Amino acid sequence: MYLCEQSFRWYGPNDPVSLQDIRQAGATGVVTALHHIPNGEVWTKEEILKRKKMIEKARLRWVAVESVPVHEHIKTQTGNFQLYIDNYKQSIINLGECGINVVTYNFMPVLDWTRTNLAFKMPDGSLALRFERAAVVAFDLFILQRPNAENDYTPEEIAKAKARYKKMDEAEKQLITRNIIAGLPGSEESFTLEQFQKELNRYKNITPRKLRNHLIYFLKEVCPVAEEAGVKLVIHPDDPPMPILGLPRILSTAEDFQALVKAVPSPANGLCLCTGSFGVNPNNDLPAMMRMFWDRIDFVHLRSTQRDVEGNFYEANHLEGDVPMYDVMKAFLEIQQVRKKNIVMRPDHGHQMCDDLKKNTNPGYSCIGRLRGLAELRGLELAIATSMERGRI
Ligand code: CS2
Ligand code: MN
Repeated sequence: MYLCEQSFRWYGPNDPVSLQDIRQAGATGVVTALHHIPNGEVWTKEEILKRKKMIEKARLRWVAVESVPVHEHIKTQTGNFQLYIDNYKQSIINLGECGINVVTYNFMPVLDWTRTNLAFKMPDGSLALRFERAAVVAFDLFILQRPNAENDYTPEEIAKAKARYKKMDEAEKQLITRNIIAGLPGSEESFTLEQFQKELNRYKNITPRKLRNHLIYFLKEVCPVAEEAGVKLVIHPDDPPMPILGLPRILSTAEDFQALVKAVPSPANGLCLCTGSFGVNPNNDLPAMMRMFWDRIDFVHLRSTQRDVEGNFYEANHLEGDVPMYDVMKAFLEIQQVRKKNIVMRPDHGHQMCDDLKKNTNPGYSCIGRLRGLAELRGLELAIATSMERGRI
């Protein structure tokens, strides 16, 4: 029986979560990136091997890179973008030669994942990450004051945002601004308000169609090299899977990935199925997507979100919320039997809880919440796998 390769994300030597913690959580794999290398530069074999040795010394395996960031110039096709694509190719070749075969990336303009509240109190006292739509709209209209932003919202949304803004004191305004633009863990950029507006301006004439074409161009360039290097490129979906701050979005649904496969059929063109990101859109049928893209999924992020009718959501416990985790796990196990291969999975985010409440942690990436997530997911996997083996399901 093929079971998932259980992994944990690690931010490198400065992560307050150690490799030993990761082993104790029961993971066998580590997902990491060379965050100290500036975005756009080549990852040398020397640097890759240094990190690899560190991981192997702790008797773990480096099973996926998350992420080799895609430079903004590649997304906008401006400036030195061809050079950045060449550098990207070289990094992929180097990773392949060092035996690392799964590389995650995303094509979200300017911002990586976005939340408004990084300490949303759950009834049990643990802290979750939350996305509040009215707060984002209020930030856009009244704090950032993006030109013409009002055209992107309905009159009701604007009224709600106005009311929300009125309730904010100075400290909350600052906190929301910081949460949105200062970069969550994993994103390589962090801005001031002014710089941020400048970055947004670069996308003024970039429609979703244009951005998709830039992604296709990038993949057509990099996939042949990745194929040769034995590396699978897996794209992480937009988080949240909807346009924000007027920025184009191109990887929020099954159709979006389908379009990508159609344009670039290379086997190196893969998907990182992040159930928490896709799951925010109720039209995304996650188990169906798992089966639909069975031969392209080489990395799975498991987490759940709880949404409401207003477009807000918070990150729920891994087995609660809107994501049908039983069906997702069952589909995941099925595709692994068909592929005859263990596919890398990690618990994506967790609540800040227990002892971690007293610590300085990376939002979403504290140890104990993810350890709980992994433990629950592992139990679910064992139960389904055992039933499958005994022919009951
Ligand atoms: C986020 C991101 O949902 C997630 O996994 O924590 O850091 C995400 O991993 C990156 O955007 C992938 O490129
Ligand atoms: Mn994810």
